Amino acid sequence: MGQLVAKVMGAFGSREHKVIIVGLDNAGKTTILYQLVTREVVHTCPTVGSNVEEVVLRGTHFLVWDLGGQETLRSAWSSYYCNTEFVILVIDSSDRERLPATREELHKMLAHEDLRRAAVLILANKQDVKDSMTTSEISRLLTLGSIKDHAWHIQGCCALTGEGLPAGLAWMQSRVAAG
Ligand code: G3D
Repeated sequence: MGQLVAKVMGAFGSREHKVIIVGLDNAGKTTILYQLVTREVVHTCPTVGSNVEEVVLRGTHFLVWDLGGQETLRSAWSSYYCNTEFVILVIDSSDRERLPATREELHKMLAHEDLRRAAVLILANKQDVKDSMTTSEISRLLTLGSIKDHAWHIQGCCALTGEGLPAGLAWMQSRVAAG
């Protein structure tokens, strides 16, 4: 019994797992971060900085950095990559026009040495918007199938209601638990 408890404690230890939230401006990054820290399933500690929050899900601590998505800020993303375990890429599923720009940013990011061990959660946000792209359409347009050297998962969500976010977090937590 004691061994089992130790094993569980080890899997869900208090070590923080660094997460960065990226995506184009207006995708819904800030709304998602706000949802993650205010939902009942998670617990938040005081903000460390203006765009950093600690999200704790069933004992797993994630330190989540929300990076600005405007074109001028994207070049600074790489300065946050070091020690990142998870990248959350937020997509505005109603914005077909800018999906190629997101695809370019995603593949550029994944080629970066500092992210070689990071797993990627793609949040197909704004699923509530009429005629928004489905997760399978987004998978195809982002050529997710070509990603062989990173674990990835795509999850539809609506940041306004929070729908889909617990499932996305649960995927991250399961990867931490799997070690
Ligand atoms: P960003 O941080 O990626 O730039 P924001 O994006 O979180 O600021 O969101 C940009 C706008 O999209 C906001 O609207 C926000 O309310 C809206 N939004 C975010 N998520 C969703 C969603 O799931 N569905 C819908 N319909 N809208 C969403 P405003 O009007 O405040 O600019």
